[in-house]
This record gives sequence, structure tokens and C-alpha cells, in this order.
Amino acid sequence: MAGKFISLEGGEGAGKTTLIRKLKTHLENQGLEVIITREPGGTPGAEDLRDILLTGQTDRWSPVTEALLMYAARVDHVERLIQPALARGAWVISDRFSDSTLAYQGAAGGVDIARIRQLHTVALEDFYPDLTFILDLDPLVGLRRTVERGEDPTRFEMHETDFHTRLRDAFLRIASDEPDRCVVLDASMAPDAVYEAALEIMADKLGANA
Ligand code: Z5A
Repeated sequence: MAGKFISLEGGEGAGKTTLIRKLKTHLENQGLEVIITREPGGTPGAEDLRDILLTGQTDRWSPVTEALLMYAARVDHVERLIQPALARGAWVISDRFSDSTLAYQGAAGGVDIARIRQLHTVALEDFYPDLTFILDLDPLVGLRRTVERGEDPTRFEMHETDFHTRLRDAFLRIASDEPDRCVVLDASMAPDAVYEAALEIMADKLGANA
């Protein structure tokens, strides 16, 4: 039996990592094998690409170059980790996937959306998550959460407020364009409330096992 593939998307500090940990525990309690992964990254080669994508000056790469590097990492991730796991029946939860390229490099970075969709087709044909949670949060609240965490900002966190507002709008647009796959969660709620809402949606969209 093939497993299910879930992605979590949203701006910085929206609570994806926090929610993923809770979903993993829940699904494991149902007796499922659960693989937690992230993008860019998830395999040794893709993690190498993550290093060069997330470090350095904000303008280190142009948005088109970023999109190509994201997809190079994504193909390695899908071929070597995600598809083999799904084939053996595991459930895979990824912290970000293809919608991040549409939002960050496309809507916020200025690369034509149709061009990114073509890139997806060339790289992965029609491979998409079974379910995508879009964690929606005021970008200033999300950025404050990441600052309070005390880590150095990534290249993306150093962008101006406008960039983060475009990101939020882009994720909401993706959700309204693809309502079968994407569900928006109000990420300003307490972590347990976000988790309860996600559980209900997962059971509804992916069935009894979830
Ligand atoms: N990127 C891209 O440009 N194009 C692409 O195609 C892909 C990615 C795939 C990856 O960064 C970067 O790559 C990303 C986009 C770009 N931009 N940035 N930066 P990352 O993986 O390092 O960062 P992130 O994905 O933005 O994750 P994050 O900053 O770690 O946030 P998070 O995982 O969504 O949040 P969290 O770690 O669960 O929570 C953040 C803090 O808030 C933490 O202290 C929590 O305890 C707290 N928290 C969590 N939930 C709540 C609630 N509900 N209330 C209050 N506080 C909370």
C-alpha cells in the first residue's frame, strides 16, 4: 500500500516544525511509519545545496538561479527519499515543498509563475503532495518568533517586509487555486489549537488511518 505525502508551507516562524513534530507522534501512534523531512534538503546532496542556498548575502543568487537550485535539490529529494518511502507504505511529512518555490522565487522574487510550473513539470511531472497545510500568519509575528529563537537569520529572513507580505499573499492564492490539495491553517492560534485543526483536516482528506 502506498503511503501519503504531506507538505507544510508558510512564511518564516509560522510553526511548521512545531506542528510536524506533533503530527509525527500522532501518526506513529496509529502504527504508521513516518518520515520527517525538509526542503531545501532531506538527502545528503540536497542538504549540500541547502547550505549554498541559505547562506551568504541576500543577492547571492538571482531568483531564477534559486528556483533551478531548489528544483535540483527537490529532484534528488523526491527520487532518493520521498518516492521510495511512499512505495514501502511510509507517510512522509515535508517542511516545505514546491509551493515555496512558487511563493518565494515566483510571487515574491519575480520569476514568472508559468515558468516555475513548467520547471516543475520538467523535473517531476505531476508529482505533488496529497495534502498541503498552509500556515497563515502575519509576517511580522512570524519574524518576531524567529528572532526570539535567537538563531542567525537566513538569506530569506533578511528580505524587506514587502517581500514577506507578497509571500503571505502568494501562499493564500495557491490555497484558493488548489482547494483539493491545500488547506489554510490559522497559525496565530496556540500550538495545540493548530494541531487539533490539522488533525481534523487530515482525517477528512486522507481517511481513517490519519
Ligand atoms: N525556500 C525557498 O525560497 N524556496 C523553496 O522552494 C524552498 C525554500 C523549499 C528555508 O528556511 C528557507 O528556504 C525558507 C524559504 C526558502 N526561508 N527562510 N528563512 P528554514 O527551513 O530555515 O526556515 P523556515 O522554513 O522558514 O522555518 P522556521 O523559520 O524554522 O519556522 P517554522 O518551522 O515555521 O516555525 P517553528 O520552528 O515551528 O516555530 C518558530 C518559533 O515559534 C519557535 O520558537 C516555536 O516554539 C514558536 N511557535 C511555533 N508555533 C507557535 C504558535 N502556534 N504560537 C506561538 N509560538 C509558536
